[in-house]
Amino acid sequence: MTWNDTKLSLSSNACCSSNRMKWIFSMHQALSELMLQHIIKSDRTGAVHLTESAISEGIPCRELLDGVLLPALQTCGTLWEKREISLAQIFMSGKIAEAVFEECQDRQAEVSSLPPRGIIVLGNIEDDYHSLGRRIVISFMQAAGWRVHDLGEDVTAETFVEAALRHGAHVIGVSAMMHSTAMNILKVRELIDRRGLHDQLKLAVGGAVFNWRPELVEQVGADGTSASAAGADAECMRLQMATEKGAP
Ligand code: B12
Repeated sequence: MTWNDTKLSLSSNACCSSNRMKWIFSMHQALSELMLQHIIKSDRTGAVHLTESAISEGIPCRELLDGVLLPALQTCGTLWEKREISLAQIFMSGKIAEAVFEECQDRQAEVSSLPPRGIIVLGNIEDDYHSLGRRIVISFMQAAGWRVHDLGEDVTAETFVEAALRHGAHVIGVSAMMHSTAMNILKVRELIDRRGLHDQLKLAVGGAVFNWRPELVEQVGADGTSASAAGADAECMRLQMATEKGAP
């Protein structure tokens, strides 16, 4: 099915449906299935075209990232676990997702004129190179008005803490996708505590591994988490308010 076929079938439901939220959900689901097909076929051009069409139809970039791309990638992960797709396809899925993300970034002319809600440093923990989730969180946080310092991938505990102090951040955001790398976050917790910074710096974590194993949030000593980029702003705001300085 093409995007045009999908729109036709959904628009007939839209006019009859009293529940717009349900309709939006169906639209996301349909787009996500099409996106998944492009990803599985390693069709980068198709995925980017689909993104362009959806944006020109008025679907916000943030909805595309969180409601369309994210579920497609999660399904890819499940297919990989079941050995229904190869590592090469997973690798391509990452590349295609990056292209979709870039397309959304290019079109997202939302430069906020509001004063910053707060300052945060964000990075992938030591040994973790799953950058997509982090980059999506950054784009959501910037759109919400945060000043974000992106530390990139494979970031050590020392770098997180030093960068937070240097930039005056009250929240350190750490992304991890794997169980093994999530355990490295304990080093950030230990460093914050050893330096007596726990009232000044709060630790937010996220990444798929915390969604599958919520008990890990406590095990790595995090102060908070959010299962998606859409919830990161509220959670980081809550953490910032809990520091001794509160909101800036
Ligand atoms: C794409 C992908 C890759 C790409 C990454 C490309 C890139 N540039 O990011 C590539 C191919 C490079 C890759 C490599 C590897 N991968 Co990989 N990968 C995936 C896959 C399919 C999707 C991950 C993803 O991007 N998800 C989409 C993003 C948007 O979601 P997200 O990260 O969860 O982020 C959202 C939220 O969690 C939240 N969030 C994220 N961070 C933060 C931070 C804060 C502070 C907050 C508040 C919120 C928040 O907001 C985000 C947006 O909504 C997953 C499967 C899956 N089911 O997730 C496997 C997966 C994570 N990979 C896995 C593995 C094993 C590997 C490799 C070891 C494979 C190998 N043999 O080489 C390497 C390791 C690389 C490394 N050292 O980091 C395993 C991990 C197993 C485990 N339980 O530990 C998984 C689960 C696949 C599997 N089922 O086995 N991978």
